[in-house]
Amino acid sequence: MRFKFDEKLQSIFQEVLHRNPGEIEFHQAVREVLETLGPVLAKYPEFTDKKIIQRICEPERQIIFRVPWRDDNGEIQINRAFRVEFNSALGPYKGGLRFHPSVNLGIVKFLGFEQVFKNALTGLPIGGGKGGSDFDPKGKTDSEIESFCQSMMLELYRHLGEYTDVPAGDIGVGCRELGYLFGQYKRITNRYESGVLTGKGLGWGGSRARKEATGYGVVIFTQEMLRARGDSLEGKKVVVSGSGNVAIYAIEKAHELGANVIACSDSGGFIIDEAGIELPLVQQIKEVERRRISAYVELKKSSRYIEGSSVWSVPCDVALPCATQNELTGRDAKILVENGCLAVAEGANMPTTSEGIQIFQDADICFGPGKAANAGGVATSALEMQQNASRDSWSSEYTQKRLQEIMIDIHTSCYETAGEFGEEGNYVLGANVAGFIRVARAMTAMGVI
Ligand code: NDP
Ligand code: 2IT
Repeated sequence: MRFKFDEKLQSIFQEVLHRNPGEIEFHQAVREVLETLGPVLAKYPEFTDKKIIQRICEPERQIIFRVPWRDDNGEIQINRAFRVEFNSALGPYKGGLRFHPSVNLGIVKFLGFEQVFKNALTGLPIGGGKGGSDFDPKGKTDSEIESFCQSMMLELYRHLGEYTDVPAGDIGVGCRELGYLFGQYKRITNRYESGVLTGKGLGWGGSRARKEATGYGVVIFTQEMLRARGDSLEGKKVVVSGSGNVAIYAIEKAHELGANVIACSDSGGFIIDEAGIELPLVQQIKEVERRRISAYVELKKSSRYIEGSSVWSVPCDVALPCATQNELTGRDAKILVENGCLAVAEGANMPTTSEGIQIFQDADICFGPGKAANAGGVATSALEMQQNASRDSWSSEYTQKRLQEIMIDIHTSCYETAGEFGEEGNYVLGANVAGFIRVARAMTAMGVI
């Protein structure tokens, strides 16, 4: 069940549509939050007086710039890059960089907007931002990736700093890209400022468990949602979309907790392995060779590859969308519900369409929105910043213990907040409201900024 979309909030939403024409993903993300905030404004009228909603929907700063670089043939290429510094009420802007041909301002703004609430939910001192470029890393050589990253940093560096804005990875940006970016930042500024980027390599200031953190966190959150209903992941059949950083470590953690992951995908299609996805094969194909997931069936003859169609047609108990926005539609949601799915947790940002969310909520299945379920990645980035600030390096066990505690706390605060507003089990409302209140209180305390 959802609250009626409050009239005052509807008119603010109309203003957002008007001021940001054509940015459909941004509209979707804003609408999803505003729809749940009616009861908060009723309880805290000061947030209306201080125009917190209008301010929170407007990024503090938006940077758009040209990135020229030379490919291996010496030809000049031109890309466009973005950094949207959305909100710094709780700490320096924090959020990943995405390299994908689909990247545009509306997508970076939706990601930055979501990041504000997600980061607030972690309880750690980080504001929200996001960036990226329409650069397509697929099929590029290492030296082309390096040229692009160096050129991008030549502009980006002036906006960054460990107390100002701290990027990390996202789609198409992992340890390799962060290495080139960090090296260039160090060269330009003549400062070994470890805390300016997170997701770094373990030998040069990175945190143990950061690479695994988002995927592990999604599964810990799923386990908590099931636990709240007296159930667990043990023996559950799981389907994961994507086969990148988030997907791989979600598969690893799900197996560790006794579930069986039987399918995963990439943008070309999906594989089914009823015996359980063999993670070392996926890692070899994706992390080492950077090939398509279809290569899995060459290595494991009893598995199947299905081109094109949706991975959500595979019957499962638990679905973990870990690829990209709007990859799980209303149609997919219906199929999952009909197949008896019990829980969905979003490893990706906004992977479920609004229609899909409504279908899951109407069917009363556990639905963990990305802002809560995938917050383990950015939370561990904040732990990386802590280690960098104290020039320390924690053990994997300790870092994972912190991650586990943070994910359980996020679950508790979403669950309790939903209950407090009479919507028990509504994690969408719980996450939006709990995150919003933390940011709104800080903004209120700081005056008209
Ligand atoms: P990766 O680049 O490592 O992997 C992305 C995966 O998603 C690939 O399998 C890719 O397939 C697939 N994918 C990407 N775009 C599309 C598309 N348009 N259609 C279908 N499949 C697609 O990225 P991550 O694993 O880091 O990120 C995955 C999601 O998780 C994103 O939504 C990201 O914002 C979110 N996220 C990431 C965090 C992190 O720490 N990395 C933290 C929190 C959220 P292909 O290779 O064929 O393109
Ligand atoms: O969407 C996300 O939370 C990320 N891509 C990770 C951000 C971060 O700063 O670690």
